[in-house]
Amino acid sequence: MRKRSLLLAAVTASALLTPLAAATASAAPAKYGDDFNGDGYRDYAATSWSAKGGGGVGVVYGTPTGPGTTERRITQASPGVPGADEADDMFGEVRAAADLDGDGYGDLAVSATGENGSAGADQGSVTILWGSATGLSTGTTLPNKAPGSHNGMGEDLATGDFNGDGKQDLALVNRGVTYVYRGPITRSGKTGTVTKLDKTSAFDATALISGKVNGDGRTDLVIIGNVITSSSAASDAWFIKGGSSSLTSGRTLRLESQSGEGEFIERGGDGVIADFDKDGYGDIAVGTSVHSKHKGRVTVWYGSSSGPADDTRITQSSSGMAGTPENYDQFGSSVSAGDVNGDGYQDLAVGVRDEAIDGKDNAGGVHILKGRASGLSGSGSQWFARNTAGVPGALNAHDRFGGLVRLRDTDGDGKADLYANGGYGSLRLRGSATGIVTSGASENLGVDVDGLLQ
Ligand SMILES: [Ca+2]
Ligand SMILES: [Ca+2]
Ligand SMILES: [Ca+2]
Ligand SMILES: [Ca+2]
Repeated sequence: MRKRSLLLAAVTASALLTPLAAATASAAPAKYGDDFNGDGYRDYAATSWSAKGGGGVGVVYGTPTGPGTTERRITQASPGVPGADEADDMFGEVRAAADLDGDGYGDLAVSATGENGSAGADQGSVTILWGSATGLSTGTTLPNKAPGSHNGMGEDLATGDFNGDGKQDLALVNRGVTYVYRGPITRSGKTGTVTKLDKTSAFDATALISGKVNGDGRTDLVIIGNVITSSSAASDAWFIKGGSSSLTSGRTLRLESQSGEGEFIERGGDGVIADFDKDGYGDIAVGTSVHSKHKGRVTVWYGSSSGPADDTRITQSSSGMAGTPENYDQFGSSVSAGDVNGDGYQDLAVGVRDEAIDGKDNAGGVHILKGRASGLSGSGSQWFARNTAGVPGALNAHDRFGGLVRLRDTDGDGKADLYANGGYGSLRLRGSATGIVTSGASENLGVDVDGLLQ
C-alpha cells in the first residue's frame, strides 16, 4: 500500500463553525489546504476509479456536520486535467492538499506513479488540481526533475510552508529521492526553487511527513526511508528542518530493523506530526507495521526547540494497552492524530489491521492513545473492534477494521471523531469528554475514510 500524504492541521472546532467569507478577491491563503471551494469547511478527496483503469479522485465537499452527500469524480479524462486515462496510471492513489497558488482556495496535488512518459514506463507524474469557488477543476502538471523509467514520481507527497514566507510548498518522492518545490506554483507550471534531499545511496525515501517540530513557525519535514543491505533491512526517519533560506539535514532515527536477509518491501510506514504533550513542539508518530515479524510498533519522536529529541516506542505490550503483540498483527498499519476528548492534548489512533479476534483472522481493531503532559502512552488507552459493545457490524475474518484510521472533528463539537474503514464497511465513532464513544456511531459516512487527508 502506498502511503497517504500527511499534513498537520491544527484545527480548532470553533473555527470549523465559522465559515470564511468567500475568498474571491482577498488572495489570502486558504485557511485549510483541503478547503477546495473556499467555504470554510474542509473537503474530502479519496482514491477513486476511472473508465480505463487509470484511477481517479472522488471529491466530496464538507458541511458544518461533516461530508456532504454528493461525490464528484475527477480523472485524467476530465476536462482541463492533463494526461490521459490509461490503465495502471494510479492517478489519485497519493494526494496532498494546500493552497499552492495562494488564491484562497485549497488545491490538491495528485500523483500518478504509473504514468508513462518520454523517459519510459512508470516515470510517474504529479498534477495540481486547482480549487475555485466551485471546487476542484482544471489541473497543471508539475515539472519532473528526475525523469526516468520506473522512477514513480509522486510515490508520496507532503505540503507545508518550509521556508516560512507564507507560501505553501510541495515535497515529493521521485526515485527514492525527495524534492521540495517552493511555492507559489502557478497554473502555467512555474515553481520556485526546487531542493533535492538525498541522504545516501543506501537510503531510499518511501514516505513524507510534514509538520512543525522545533517551534520556529516553519514547517519541517520527516522523510521515511528504507535502508536495505545484503544482510539486513531497516527503516529510518530523517528530520529536515525548515528554514528561511535553506532546508537543513537533522537527526536520523532508526524506526525498526530486521537482521538476516531483509524483506524488499516498503518498511517505514504511515506517520503524523502533532503535539501530544502540549509543550508547543510537534511530535512525530510513525507506525511501522513490519516491525518484528509484522507485530508492528509505533515510534514517537518528541519535538523540542532543537528538533526531534527523545523517542519512545509503543506496542500492544506497553502498559495499559489492550491485546498482545502477535506476528502479522500489523500494529501501526495506520495512525492519525486529533484531540478526541477536548483536553488540548492531541491523541493518536493506531490501526491494527490484521489483529485476530475470537479466532477470526485479520478482523482488525483500533487503539486510541491519549496525549498528556508526560506524552503518549498506553495508560488510559481505548480499544475498539467489531465485538466491542456498541460498535456496529459483526466480527468477521478478513474485515481488516482499522486498516485506515483518521481522527477529525467533523461535527464541530471540539472533539475529534474516529473514522475507521473495514472490508465490511466503515464507521465513525464520536469523540467526547471521556474519549471515543460508541453512542451515535454512524455507518453512513458519505465518504471513503481515505478522503480525509491528514
Ligand atoms: Ca470546503
Ligand atoms: Ca489555490
Ligand atoms: Ca510536543
Ligand atoms: Ca486529548
